[in-house]
Amino acid sequence: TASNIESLRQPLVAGSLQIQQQVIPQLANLGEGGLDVLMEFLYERRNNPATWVDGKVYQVLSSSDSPKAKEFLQNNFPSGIVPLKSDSNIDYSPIQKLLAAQDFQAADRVTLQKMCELAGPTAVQRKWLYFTEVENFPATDLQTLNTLWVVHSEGKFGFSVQREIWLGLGKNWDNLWEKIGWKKGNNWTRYPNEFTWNLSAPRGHLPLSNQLRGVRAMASLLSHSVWS
Ligand code: UYC
Repeated sequence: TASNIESLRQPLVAGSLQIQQQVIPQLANLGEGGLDVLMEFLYERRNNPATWVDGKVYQVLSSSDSPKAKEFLQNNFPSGIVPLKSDSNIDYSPIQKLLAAQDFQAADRVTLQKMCELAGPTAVQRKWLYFTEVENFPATDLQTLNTLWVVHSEGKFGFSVQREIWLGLGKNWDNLWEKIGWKKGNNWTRYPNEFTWNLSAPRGHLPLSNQLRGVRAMASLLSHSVWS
């Protein structure tokens, strides 16, 4: 086991994203020694912006039953690995916790709820967003929300991922719905049971934006100046 662990250290530190993705669960299955390597890795990278590789490591450490790993995260990353910055004093830690636990369905609901808070008390009551509210969202908060989603989804989910696909499709909405699994032929994907609440979903599948009131709010979100 000890030499097993050593042989995984190098690919973890220097491998391609794909190699890192494979090696992280392997190390997590090698007991305390493997978890030690993962903790060291996360610690060494603590002053760099978090990537989804860090997110994966954080997630396997937090879901391990090792008290040492739990204590390590508590001491070094008490609020996770993404800085929870907000210009409007909004607490994004509930989303951080849900995403780290890979509860994508609850995280999706709380994301909408926090965006309504960001828009103000009338949006909180209404429970959906006007496009004019979305246009005025502070870049800081959108950046925080998006980074949380990207980092904790192996780079699969988040507004920036949806935007990239949308631009790649020449901003064609119908093609976007197909591509991200929101529509199949003439049929809308039904909320909540027909959506895929895990990483087997298509890229860009989450977070959801209900299209019942049209595309304008989502268009504002994907066109926001923060992404350019
Ligand atoms: N729903 O179909 N959706 C709801 C989506 C549409 C509808 C919630 C997404 C099409 C109704 C979420 C898609 C449509 C309700 C989503 C989708 C439709 C509802 C819960 C693929 C009919 C009941 C939170 C684009 C043809 C609530 C919320 C209501 C709910 C998401 C119907 C997250 C991504 C056009 C009747 N749908 N939604 O936002 O408001 O309400 O009446 O998009």
